Amino acid sequence: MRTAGRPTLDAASRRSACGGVRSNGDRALTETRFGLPLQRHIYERGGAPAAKPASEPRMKFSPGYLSRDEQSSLLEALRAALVEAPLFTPTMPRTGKPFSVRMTNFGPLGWLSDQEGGYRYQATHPTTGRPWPAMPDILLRVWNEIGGYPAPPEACLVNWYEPTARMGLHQDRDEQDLAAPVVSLSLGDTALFRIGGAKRTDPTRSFRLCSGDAMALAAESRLSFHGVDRIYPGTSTLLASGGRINLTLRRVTKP
Ligand SMILES: O=C(O)CCC(=O)C(=O)O
Ligand SMILES: [Mn+2]
Repeated sequence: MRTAGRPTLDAASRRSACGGVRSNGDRALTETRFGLPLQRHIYERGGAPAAKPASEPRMKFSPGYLSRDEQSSLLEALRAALVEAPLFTPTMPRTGKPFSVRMTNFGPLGWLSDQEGGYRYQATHPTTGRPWPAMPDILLRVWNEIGGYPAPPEACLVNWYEPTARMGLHQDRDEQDLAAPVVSLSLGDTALFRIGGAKRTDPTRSFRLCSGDAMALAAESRLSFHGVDRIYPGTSTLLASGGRINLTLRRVTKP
């Protein structure tokens, strides 16, 4: 991950890796390092450079936050945890329709959904009944560096996207503590991410999330509607058989 004084990928490699930075250009790239105020990590990528109204909720976006080695280490930790807590297919409350993503969790609490119990957090895996595996240290470090929140995360939701999977527009609001940020990391194939405002009908904009990118929904963007419109197969070599993994760190209870 980025640390103070350690430059991010140079502009050319970011462009070839993931579609380019347009809004803030090279200046943004050279400022993607820790030790700088978080506001300086806010970028847009993959969309037309356009003036945004001052009221538009903004997210904190750190492209190329994890190096390739860090992504591989995280993947290794994830593979080990999957033996203990295998991926499961959540279902929609009421209708029981399966999600197109498969999921698992790290940490004391895990998020899930099924027809019977709806959206919720619980301390155990729905199939094995065992506690979720501990959160790898690298995720706690990401939370501290990006989240800037005094209490640790309690849940890391792991979403596994096959090439055809998507996630509809939604808010993350099953947490009691809405003051804490939601911090997310992307691994594997690029995704087209969509984000709007706090109302479902607010205008949205889309940009690409690439392997190693980090993002936080915090403050005024904490309750922004967001979703994943599509995955671009073959855009990353991190996962041998393709697909995308998103890890979402959340504080659930009030500290
Ligand atoms: O995959 C992503 O980038 C977003 C995931 C998400 O919004 C969620 O799990 O609530
Ligand atoms: Mn979400």
